[in-house]
Amino acid sequence: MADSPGDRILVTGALGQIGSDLVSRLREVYGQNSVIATDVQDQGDFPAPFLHLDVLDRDSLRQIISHYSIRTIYNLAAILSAHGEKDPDLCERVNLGGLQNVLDASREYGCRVFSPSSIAVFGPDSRPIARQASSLNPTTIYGVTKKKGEEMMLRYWENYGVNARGIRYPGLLSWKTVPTGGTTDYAVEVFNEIQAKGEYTFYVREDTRLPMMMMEDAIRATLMLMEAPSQGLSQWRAGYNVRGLTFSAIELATMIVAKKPGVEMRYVPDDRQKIADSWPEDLDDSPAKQEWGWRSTYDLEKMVDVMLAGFA
Ligand code: NAD
Ligand code: AKB
Repeated sequence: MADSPGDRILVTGALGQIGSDLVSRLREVYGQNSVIATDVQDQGDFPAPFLHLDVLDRDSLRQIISHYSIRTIYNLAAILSAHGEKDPDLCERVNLGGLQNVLDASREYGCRVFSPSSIAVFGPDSRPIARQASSLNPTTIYGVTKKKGEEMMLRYWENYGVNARGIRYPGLLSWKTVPTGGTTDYAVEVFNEIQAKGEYTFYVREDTRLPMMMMEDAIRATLMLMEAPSQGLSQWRAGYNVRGLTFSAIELATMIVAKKPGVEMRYVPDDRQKIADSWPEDLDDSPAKQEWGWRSTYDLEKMVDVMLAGFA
């Protein structure tokens, strides 16, 4: 079993919101050619090394791991919450079938695995604050795949020694890639659209409050967890709560308008409201703090300043 994250790294779903930032950070830390980015979409202008890979294609996955001597896999290939409600079959196949392929191949080739979970594992009974040990009663198909994914990772660790780890990311905020297919996307879309049009219509009510995190913090948390010694991790290793910040849509809008007077905000909830209402408003992340030293670094004002500068 490889225990150093410095060996060759494979990233699946690398063209997505997290992959675009995580791959460049991993390449800064471990070297450009040590990180093989892959996705089911075309490479476009994504920097090499890049390979086409569908996580449902077990043979190609195994060939790449073997050919490139991969020792660590960051499995980011997934279908997010809003897209998942529209295509539940695809969501289950990619999020669970893809993860199983990654875990099976990792068992065979001795790879370490990071595969993200989400605040979507929680259901309405976890509101307002989801604790690490709160019951997991998700009401979306995406949340169900994330809950089952955590269970699968724990089973592969306990039964086969696959060194698999995960974080229940909050909604992630980044300015390099605008997210699509999720429920928390509004907290990034707003910055993109006010820049282009001077106005934004939130697809959630103004009192909608969800846990969020800046991408910089999310990537730092990811690398901290992957570098933590295995013996220090508890039964939460497949899905740690990590807290970044929490704000309502109107608190976000008010902070943006304070920095950019004249911008217009409206609220016209659509079917993503129901998903947002099923998730917690905030998180308790005591185990991540105690077991591997997690601390977030952003508040609402700092986040808004960085996002406005990023989209300028
Ligand atoms: P994303 O939708 O931006 O990117 C996912 C990528 O996976 C896309 O590039 C897509 O082309 C690729 N993909 C889809 N099907 C594939 C397949 N069959 N084979 C290979 N690639 C495939 O998602 P993201 O925001 O980057 O999320 C990455 C992971 O983090 C997911 O597991 C997601 O559930 C989790 N997560 C994200 C957030 C967030 O706010 N971004 C929050 C919580 C958890
Ligand atoms: C989504 O909204 O689906 C994601 C998530 C919180 O998992 N951003």
